[in-house]
Amino acid sequence: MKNFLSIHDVEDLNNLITGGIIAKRNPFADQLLGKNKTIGLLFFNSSLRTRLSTQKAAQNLGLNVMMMNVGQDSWGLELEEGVVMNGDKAEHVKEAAAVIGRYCDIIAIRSFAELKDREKDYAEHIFQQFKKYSGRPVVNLESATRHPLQSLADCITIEEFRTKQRPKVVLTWLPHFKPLPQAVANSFCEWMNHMDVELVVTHPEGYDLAPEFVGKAQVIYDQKKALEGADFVYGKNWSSYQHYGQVLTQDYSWMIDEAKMALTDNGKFMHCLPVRRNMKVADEILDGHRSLVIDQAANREWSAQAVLKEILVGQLEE
Ligand code: SN0
Repeated sequence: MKNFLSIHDVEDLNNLITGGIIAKRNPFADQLLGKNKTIGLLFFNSSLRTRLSTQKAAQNLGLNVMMMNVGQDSWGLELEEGVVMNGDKAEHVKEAAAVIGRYCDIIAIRSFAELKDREKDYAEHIFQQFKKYSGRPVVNLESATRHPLQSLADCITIEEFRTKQRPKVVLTWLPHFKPLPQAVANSFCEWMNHMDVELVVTHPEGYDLAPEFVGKAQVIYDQKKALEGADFVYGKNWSSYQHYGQVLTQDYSWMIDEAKMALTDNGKFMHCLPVRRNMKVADEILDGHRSLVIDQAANREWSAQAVLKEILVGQLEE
């Protein structure tokens, strides 16, 4: 594997899932693979799980880790080409990426959607710039459109907890007062389309995700109908894609509680976290036997380790 920006960089999904499960059983088997190499983790946005699990995974592989909150610790980065840099951004991504590429063997980046200009967000400009100007493999720690390390951890979790050959997986929109990116939902759909599951997506009208991510999933606007017989219920809020970045409704009747989960087939509840209790999901779910949210978060370490291992092995073969 060269870069890890989306599922399109994955050669064999089953192998990658197995790689995560093997890393979980024996975390230090490859501790010499990253020896004397360095990964740089660049955060343009907040993080808890991504930051800690990626650092831990890198250390399990023997990598040195450097971390930076871009714009807070460093200079503000200018991303536009050919502009007069007389504003508040002191450094251009061309120099910054090239310099970081000299220090690091792998560069991992988190940069959320700004939710103002859809075309700009969906072009994933910053990831392309870092690829081009750093000359190093780039790993996506959540971009404007995707969160692939989360999706891989979700695949590992479903693999671990499924009781049927082909489980029913329902992605449900949850209410929120803030506009959030579509990245986690997009990515989850994109990866589930490659898994042997029955995928259903449910959300209020106006919240349809981009068709290239929905793929062959069935879209049902009636949440209760969608939840019937589900084995896994994956909750997430996202802002509108059509009316880009807008909160069209905060309908709290979309919250997941035990009455909703009672419609499922003994279903498990999943969420990438952070989650706002009793607005998106009731305490009784997060504190009860149905919740897989901590297992999912724990699997972030193994999804990152499986990906970083494939990139390091790829570098050995160059
Ligand atoms: C981010 C998102 O993409 O939805 C990160 C998820 C891993 N989530 C948030 O920004 C939640 C913020 C909030 O205020 O609830």
